[in-house]
Amino acid sequence: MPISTVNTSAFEGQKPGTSGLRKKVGVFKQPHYLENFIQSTFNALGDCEGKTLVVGGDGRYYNQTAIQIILKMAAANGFSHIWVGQNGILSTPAASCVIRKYQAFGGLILSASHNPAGIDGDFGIKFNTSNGGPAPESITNQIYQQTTEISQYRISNAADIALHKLGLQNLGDMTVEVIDSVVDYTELMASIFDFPAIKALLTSGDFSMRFDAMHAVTGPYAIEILEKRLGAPAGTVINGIPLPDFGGGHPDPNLTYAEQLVTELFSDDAPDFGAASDGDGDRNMILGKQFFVTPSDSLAILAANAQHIPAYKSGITGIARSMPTSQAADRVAEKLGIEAHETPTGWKFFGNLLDANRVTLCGEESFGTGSNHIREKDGLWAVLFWLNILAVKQQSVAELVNLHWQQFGRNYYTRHDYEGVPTEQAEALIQHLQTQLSTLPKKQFAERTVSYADNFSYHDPIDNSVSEKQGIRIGFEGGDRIIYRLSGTGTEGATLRVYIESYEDRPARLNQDTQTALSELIDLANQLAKIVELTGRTAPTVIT
Ligand code: VG1
Ligand code: CO
Repeated sequence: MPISTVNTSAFEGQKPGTSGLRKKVGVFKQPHYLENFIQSTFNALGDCEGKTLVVGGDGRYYNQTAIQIILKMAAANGFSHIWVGQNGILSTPAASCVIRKYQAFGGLILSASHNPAGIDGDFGIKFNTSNGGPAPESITNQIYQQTTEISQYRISNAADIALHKLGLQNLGDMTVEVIDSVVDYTELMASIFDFPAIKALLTSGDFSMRFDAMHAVTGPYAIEILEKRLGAPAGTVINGIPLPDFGGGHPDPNLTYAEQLVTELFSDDAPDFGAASDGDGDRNMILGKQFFVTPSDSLAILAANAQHIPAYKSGITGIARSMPTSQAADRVAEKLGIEAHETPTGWKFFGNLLDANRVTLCGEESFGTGSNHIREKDGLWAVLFWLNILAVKQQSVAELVNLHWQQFGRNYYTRHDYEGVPTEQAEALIQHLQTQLSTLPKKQFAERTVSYADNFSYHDPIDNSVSEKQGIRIGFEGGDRIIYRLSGTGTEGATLRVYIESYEDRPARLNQDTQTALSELIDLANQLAKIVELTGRTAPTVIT
């Protein structure tokens, strides 16, 4: 089959961010734009002859078009075999599962996660390595380097693959195997959790739940697992049909964007349990009857109850959390006498710790939780973990969380996002903070004394790599913290994220409203960064 070598020239700005390259669909559709990034990825990987790949995405607009191009380029670059999800669909956790299960060389995941989709929305691509996890910075830096030097790419002239047809097809000398998108992932979940116990809970008649797939990729996974395998009534999964524009919504499972679910769970006749996932299926939000569980608390609670889950019953080796995630999980690690790690934002930093078996559970404040079963965060896995605990303990979500706070204390936690800030303003704000850092330690603000102030740098204990400037941290005596960083996943202007945390263990103060409990620290965070003066913003766009 003839192969074309096409001349091209470099595009600016093809630098992978927190989770791959994310741009507006219109940017990706420019002639050669996608091809340049794919060829640069293959160039960075070196010799691709005879290697294997997994390819799939979250089903958003442009998914299948991009996959056809990627398959032809993989064939032209010498890959021998590709597993691709049926109709191009693989959730991010399912892709990680498949890479590991079939021992692929790596995978290309097409997703912009929770960012809006459709013709005017966002698109994204990232490369995952053979452990199933996002490529580390050493590789993403090489990919970026290649994007600045590229002058040619290779593509096969073969016909399109029938992505709906399960089984083997040929593309030149390469074989393409279209696989069921859901089966491997479902089997993995059944091997981790006590499905009979969860099924007994869901069919008991006195437990009800709702899962909001937000018209994104988890619909088919949730319907198969929750309704078909675990017996939850039809209709348990809402917005379960994936749409190329996610139904015009913003599939980010939080109190702002999962409005339909949140309204139901806070209504008078709310179900006992509610959950949602994001565009590519790796995030989760957990709700009880009129009750919201913060992702940071969720990680701590899963860790404290891991012994109730078949796959973790012999114990967990350690817990890792991203730096801005609350320190609630650290207290659990301390009690269990296991390692606790603090990494920069983004799942790629957990891979080494998981591979070395230094940690079993990982989490991020941004509604991400996962374990050593794969190398991505995993939305439905977290939902099943919660259901398994509820089935064993026969407590409500609120009871479980309250008991946890009584035992460990509560880390009040909030994140304030300021979206669409002009990049220069956002950078000036971080610079303003940076110049203050050395003057802050020992300074007193009302009752709080600063114990440290820095721009976080992470020293990976496994490969000794160092990642600098991962966010401004201001820590106070007693553990309170204010953190500032700029998003690495947005596609328009800058998003400033301010993370605020305060620890409380006085029994009478465990049930305050979060924004009220944190109000002093929130004011201080605004003052220190001069948010109003430097951005003109008087309120955040999203509060979680
Ligand atoms: C955000 C979150 C981060 C998460 C990343 C990818 O990154 O804060 O915790 O790992 O999204 O998640 P940033 O750089 O915008 O803060 V996903 O579900 O978009 O793959
Ligand atoms: Co996601």
